[in-house]
Amino acid sequence: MRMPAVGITCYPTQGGSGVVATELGLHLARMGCEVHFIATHLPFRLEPYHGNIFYHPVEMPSYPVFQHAPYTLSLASTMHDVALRCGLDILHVHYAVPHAAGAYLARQMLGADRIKVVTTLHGTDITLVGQEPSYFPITRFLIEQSDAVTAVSGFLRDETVRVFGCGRDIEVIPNFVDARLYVPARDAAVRARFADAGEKLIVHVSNFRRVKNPQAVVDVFAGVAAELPARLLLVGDGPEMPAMREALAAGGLLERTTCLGSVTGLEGILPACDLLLLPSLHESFGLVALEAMACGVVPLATSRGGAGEFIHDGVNGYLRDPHDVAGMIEAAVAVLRDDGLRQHLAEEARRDAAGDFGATCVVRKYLDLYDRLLAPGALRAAFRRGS
Ligand code: GMT
Repeated sequence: MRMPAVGITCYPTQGGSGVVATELGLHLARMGCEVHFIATHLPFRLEPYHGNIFYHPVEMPSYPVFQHAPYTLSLASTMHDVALRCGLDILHVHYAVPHAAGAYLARQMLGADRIKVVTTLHGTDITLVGQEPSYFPITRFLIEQSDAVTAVSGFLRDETVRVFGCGRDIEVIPNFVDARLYVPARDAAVRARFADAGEKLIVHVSNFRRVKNPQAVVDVFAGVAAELPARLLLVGDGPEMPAMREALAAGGLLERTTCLGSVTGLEGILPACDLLLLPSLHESFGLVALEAMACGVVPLATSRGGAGEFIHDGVNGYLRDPHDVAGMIEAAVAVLRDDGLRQHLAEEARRDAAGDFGATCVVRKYLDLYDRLLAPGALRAAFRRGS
């Protein structure tokens, strides 16, 4: 199979969709694809250098007439330019709004059949943002116009069909984890930074928006800490962080909490933890729960959304309704009190994450999709003739 040249666009800041896009690009590059990231900034998990990876910044010149610089137009122009200069076969955009619009415009500018557009739906592009009245019709139009659409869970695919009434094929390609990087290698020194011997360590990783249900994180931690010695580790940052710190302080829990902020190297932190708490109001997938599982950390996650497609309640983790604080406390205390149980669930979690959700298995699905879309060799030849 000829390896395609792929342009990848994502939000480059911390967040699951950017992580998936970046990891996908890295794996494709290692497999021999030329990967061109087209984004406003260098995606945060991108290695400094890899022979097959290129980065093209989307410049957004400001002008006094503009109240807001038109990102979508700059993106489309950059995509068009990179596609012509670098002979891209595929524009693969992550998070539909507005990236699918940029790719649609670039494809129109390039001319029919010169490039294929793949849109990967991640979550709130469908469940929240795409449903805003001002984005709804265009989101539906772009889903229909993409050459291929993927969703990161069956839940998200079904939501897309239900909400937008799309009749087109949407392939479920789940999120994945690099199971060689995310391993259950507990480093005693790292753990000692966050918890004393005899204390259990609960971790929450997110971008601290309301959808992450931060109050439930506080309430569950309060309930657990009342039952056994425990510490809370918060990784990431976002708009709800100040309110969360206030709530922790009000409950006298701030001194039992470490706020790490937005850091890279999650694979070095997660294995030190005992339980990952992700009580989101909904989660189309919940990538960090999968990353935790690969590190042998038991996930306690929301039952609303797609996390149930890889977390099996009582088998490799726990699923609870995001409003069932008592149920979450009960599950957390049970597993944290019983080291044998925790160890058993952790082993199941690691095995399941590294199997069907391991990078090698899932990245192959994207490559197969590209291959089905491309007439091998023809597009590259067309670019050579035309540009
Ligand atoms: O959709 C979002 O809110 C942002 C996005 C992100 O960039 O973090 O999160 C979504 O995509 C992730 C990667 O596919 C999923 O793991 C998250 O579950 C999903 N977030 C939500 O559904 C709230």
